[in-house]
Amino acid sequence: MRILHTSDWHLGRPLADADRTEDYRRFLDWLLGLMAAESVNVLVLAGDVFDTAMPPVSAQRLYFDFLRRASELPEFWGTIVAAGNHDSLPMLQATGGVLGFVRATVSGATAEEEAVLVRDREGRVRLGVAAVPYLREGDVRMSGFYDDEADRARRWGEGVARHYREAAELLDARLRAADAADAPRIATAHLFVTGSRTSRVDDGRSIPAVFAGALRNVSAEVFGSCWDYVALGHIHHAQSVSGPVLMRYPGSPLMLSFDDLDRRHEVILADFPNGRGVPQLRSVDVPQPRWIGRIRASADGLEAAFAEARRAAERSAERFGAEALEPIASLECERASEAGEAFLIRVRAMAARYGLRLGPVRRIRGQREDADDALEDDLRSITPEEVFEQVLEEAGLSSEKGEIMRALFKEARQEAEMEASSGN
Ligand SMILES: [Mn+2]
Repeated sequence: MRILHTSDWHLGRPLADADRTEDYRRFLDWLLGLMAAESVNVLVLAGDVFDTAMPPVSAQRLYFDFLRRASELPEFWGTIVAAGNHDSLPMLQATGGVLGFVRATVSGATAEEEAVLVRDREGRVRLGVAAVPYLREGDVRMSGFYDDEADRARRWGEGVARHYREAAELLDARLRAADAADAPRIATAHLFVTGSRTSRVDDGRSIPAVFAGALRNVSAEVFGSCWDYVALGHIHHAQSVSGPVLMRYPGSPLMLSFDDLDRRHEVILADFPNGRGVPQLRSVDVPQPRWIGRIRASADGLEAAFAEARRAAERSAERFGAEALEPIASLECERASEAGEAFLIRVRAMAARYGLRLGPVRRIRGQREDADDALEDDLRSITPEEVFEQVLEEAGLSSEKGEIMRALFKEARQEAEMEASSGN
């Protein structure tokens, strides 16, 4: 039995105001090709199918067409969809009954709605999935009183652990009732998991997974050890998390921001032996349908750099056998002497001549950058992270303290984004 695990599609999300419908169309065509070539039986979508609660019609159309085409693959048994924090669970569930006709199941947030049995084409139960969506505090039973935020975080972890324990028990009961106690059991989770270390990120370098102690993070232990695999979602960069069971983040299949450059974007193939057991995992890099990059050039070198970006975009489109999509770049320009607004107008016009779309633009003036120059820069071209970095530098903190502040800032941003429903 072969499962394909993916997450964080964020269908409908633009980048630098560019519509990405065609990017997603190319990705989904590629994914269907992979599923056919690899004889995938089950697709697990671990949250954030859509970028917004009420996605554009073009995004919904991609999703429904994809589910139908997947269901037509001869060896395909079904799609399991768990909602992420960007998805509206009621919106996904509104079509839930109809989706049965294309072998797709949308789970809910109670154990009854999470425990899904997957049947093969002969109707035999072959897999049990606890398809747990993104959990909010209201979805998890927690005792009401907290001493402080650390206590609240601890109780959150306990509540999540209880949630997974209950889902596991019900799934076990259903599998036994279906005479399929030996079927593999997997769970989905759309959240930040604090592992000890990520084991394979960015060409073997090992970096801490997520800052420990953040409010909404849970330890890898919360899932318990009763799963054969935990399919994670929420983090957009592919990475493993070590814990009592095998678990992995595939990351978003497409680059969704300029932070994603140099990161891995994968889908995961999990091969299960007959019956229960640890699956064999294979990560497949997702070919990016659009060139997205970072350009750093001097004012004199802009033309050459834009021309090179254009050529890179043409080359990367070749594997799709289709026209190149408008490349998008962030720009850091050194030694630009003219005033901010004039510079931005000139540089964007120049980029447009090369069919290149510019995201954030920053001017760097080497050592002579001073406060007045910084103020000249167009505010639209400055990210909150850059402002925070500047504040950190001025505060003159030790690098250790700086790291802690960065983590706290990141956490605060994540919390804010969760509230605004526009983060991971
Ligand atoms: Mn998410």
